[in-house]
Amino acid sequence: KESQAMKFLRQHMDSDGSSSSPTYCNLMMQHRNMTQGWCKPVNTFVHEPVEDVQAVCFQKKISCKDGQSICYQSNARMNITDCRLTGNSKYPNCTYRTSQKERHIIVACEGNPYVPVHFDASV
Ligand code: PAX
Repeated sequence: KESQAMKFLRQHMDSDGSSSSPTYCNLMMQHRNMTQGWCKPVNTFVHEPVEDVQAVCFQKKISCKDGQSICYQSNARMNITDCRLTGNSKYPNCTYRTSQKERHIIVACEGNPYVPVHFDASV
């Protein structure tokens, strides 16, 4: 079974990629199995080394969006791509807007080793 840590890697890591093309999200959301059963509405891919993203679990402690749990904000801005479902997209034809950004990422971490399991936001 896929662990929470593995699910984070599948859904959020694309170290060697970049969203140079406007179809990046349409392709990646499908390749990474986020358009099966439904169209996942918002998803961020991070284009940085896995070690740098895992290190965020030991960076700036902040509260998560839920106001309950602890999240971590990256010290550095990171190269990311936000994928957002377009308004007129209808399952199973999931179509996304691709936007490339440089932002601080915010993640929640769990387990031993303590690694990212949830992508909370970017700022
Ligand atoms: P998730 O299901 O929210 O979290 P995601 O990050 O890929 O998946 P399992 O066992 O899988 O159910 N976890 C937490 N979840 C939420 N909040 C906190 N603090 C937390 N701590 C641990 C994956 C697992 O992490 C656990 C949670 O129980 C899950 O366990 O986000 C909706 C999705 O959109 C993404 C991030 C979310 O997917 P939202 O807005 O409801 O928080 N997303 C969102 C994104 O990729 N980029 C963005 O900019 C935003 C806003």
